[in-house]
Amino acid sequence: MSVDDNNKRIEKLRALINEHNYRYHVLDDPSVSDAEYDRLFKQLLELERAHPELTTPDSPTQRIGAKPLASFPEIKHEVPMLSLENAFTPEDMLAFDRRVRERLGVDEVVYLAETKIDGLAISLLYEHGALIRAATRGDGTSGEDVTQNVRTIRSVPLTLRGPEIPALIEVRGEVYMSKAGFHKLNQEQQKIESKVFANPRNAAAGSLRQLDPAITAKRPLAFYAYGIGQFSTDFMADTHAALLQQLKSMGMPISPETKTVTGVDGCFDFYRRTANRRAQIPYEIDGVVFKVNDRRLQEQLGFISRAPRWAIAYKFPPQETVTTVLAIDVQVGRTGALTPVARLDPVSVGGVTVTNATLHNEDEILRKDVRMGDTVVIHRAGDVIPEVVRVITDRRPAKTAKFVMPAHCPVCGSAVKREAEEAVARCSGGLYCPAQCIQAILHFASRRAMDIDGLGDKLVEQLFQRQLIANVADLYGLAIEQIAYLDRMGTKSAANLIAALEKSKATEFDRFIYALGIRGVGEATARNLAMHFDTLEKLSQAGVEELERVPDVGPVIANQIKNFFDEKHNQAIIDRLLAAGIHWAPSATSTTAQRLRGKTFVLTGTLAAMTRDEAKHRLQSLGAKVSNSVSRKTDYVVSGEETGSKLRKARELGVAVIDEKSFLKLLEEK
Ligand code: 9MJ
Repeated sequence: MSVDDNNKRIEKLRALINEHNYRYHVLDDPSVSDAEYDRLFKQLLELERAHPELTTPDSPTQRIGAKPLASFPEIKHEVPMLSLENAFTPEDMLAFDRRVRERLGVDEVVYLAETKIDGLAISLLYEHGALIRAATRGDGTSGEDVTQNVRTIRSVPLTLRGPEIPALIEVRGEVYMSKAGFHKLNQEQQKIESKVFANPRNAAAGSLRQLDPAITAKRPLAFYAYGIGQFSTDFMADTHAALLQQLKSMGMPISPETKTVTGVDGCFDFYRRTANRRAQIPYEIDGVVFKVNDRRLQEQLGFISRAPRWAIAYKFPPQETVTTVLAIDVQVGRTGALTPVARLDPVSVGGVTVTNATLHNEDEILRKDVRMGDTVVIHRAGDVIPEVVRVITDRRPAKTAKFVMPAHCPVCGSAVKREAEEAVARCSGGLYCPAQCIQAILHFASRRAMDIDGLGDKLVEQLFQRQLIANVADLYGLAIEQIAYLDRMGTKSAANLIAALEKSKATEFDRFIYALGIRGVGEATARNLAMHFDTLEKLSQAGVEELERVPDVGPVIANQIKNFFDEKHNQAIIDRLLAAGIHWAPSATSTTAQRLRGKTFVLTGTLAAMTRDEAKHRLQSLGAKVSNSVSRKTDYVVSGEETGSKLRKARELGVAVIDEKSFLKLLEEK
């Protein structure tokens, strides 16, 4: 083949790879599988190796390659990289909007709303479409030249695309690490006993400031553009929204979480919606940003010192705060697992007062070396239990002692045992231990088990301590007058509880199995057991071998199930429960009702008609399997609003995608 032919092939491959990159990183709509992409990439690599003279710096193979640096050269920003003014309260937002309206002499302003990505600000300079320099924000006037590291970030285009590439444009945005990428990186770091990062922002900053670009290349960094710095006269956009669209058409990734909103009410609405969806957004955000959409109006408003007058960052309340550890208690769980819990000097984190934080287990508390009296950073996200992130050792008082796991259960005094392979230490008291009894009752009553409304921990503790109940079967023998005189109860709440107990008697077989609290039998295993055995009698008499035929049941769990049913005490309780009237419809899990048996579903995005949990339950009750990730074995992907990578994967693998309407129809079919 002639040099010309080779060059043509190389250029064709580069164009193809760039196109696939664009579809993947910018449009979120890839048209080839990862394997196909890798194959093309390898082809290009081999051709360039055979013909080094045909390799160009903008080739997609040239992301990595530069040698480690001794330091990062300083660069000056032609147009200063400004920061944003912050708003922390609705009043701050109202004041911002008022200032903007008054200065412009208008009644209402249209804003472009964006998420405030928690990464680090970067400037990318493109000359005639080629990336020639990347720099950190630094102090806003000058930053560090991190070009060779930024080149390794796959979502940063090395060349701009399209017919209207300006002679010069400086794209600004955020380099960040997705939550998933961050967790994966930390797991790997832990494995090689290397530094773990406190949060995705630190991980992104640490990765970008590596002097060796080969290390940066291995880190899961990504980029979203949200603005521009200097640009030549051939670039034009009337609004900020149009500017983002133009950047996107040139190959720049833009966050899908952007929206034009009208007036301050539109801002509040966006803020609320985003705060509610925060946990589902795949990258960490610390607030939302509002920018006056009309760029002429932006110019009219201008700047104050270091920030534009036309933009504001409305921050979410912090999820982390600092407090002191008053004591470390050890809690006993349903299976006897001992969990150390830090009792904290009460603090407000994100609007909620936190008084306890979990320390997970013995290894975790020793790794973090949390001691009584320590000043600690605590983190609270969504509905999960707050946790201690780290100790501020500089503030440790004199004479503190390392935590020691007690040798005896703090509740019942039984010996504490820890199996060689397990991270948890357990109380060996079993149902002799009041803590384990109370937890077992609470588990039995919980929403996803017997769903006994109103039977919370305070009530169960009282019932237990007053010896009105000793186990779950006793619940169904309670009378109104026994409950009515308890603390915080009365005749009405007592009657409600009795009604809830009555209602719970009509249940489902798998819920009942789960409610028994057999060690190792979670919801999924309970469902599999119900499906396999269809009657309680068959299940309770099954041998280990038979049990092991059930999906997800290995020898350890099979033995635990067998031991549970062999225990006479357990059998007596089950008999009493059935005698009290607990029943389930045999058809609920029998094969006749299993219309979707053998089908695997993946749910993605939000559904309007029900929560994802409900959808999952409905599918499972029809015999379907619900999986978290899309694979070739997936039969259907149910796509709600605002979906992402799962939908992409489904398209890649040719898996059927159905929308909410079709999904509801499928559930309703007879
Ligand atoms: C972040 N961090 O997501 C800006 N930002 O605009 C967004 N930061 C910004 N905009 C002007 N979405 C200066 C900084």
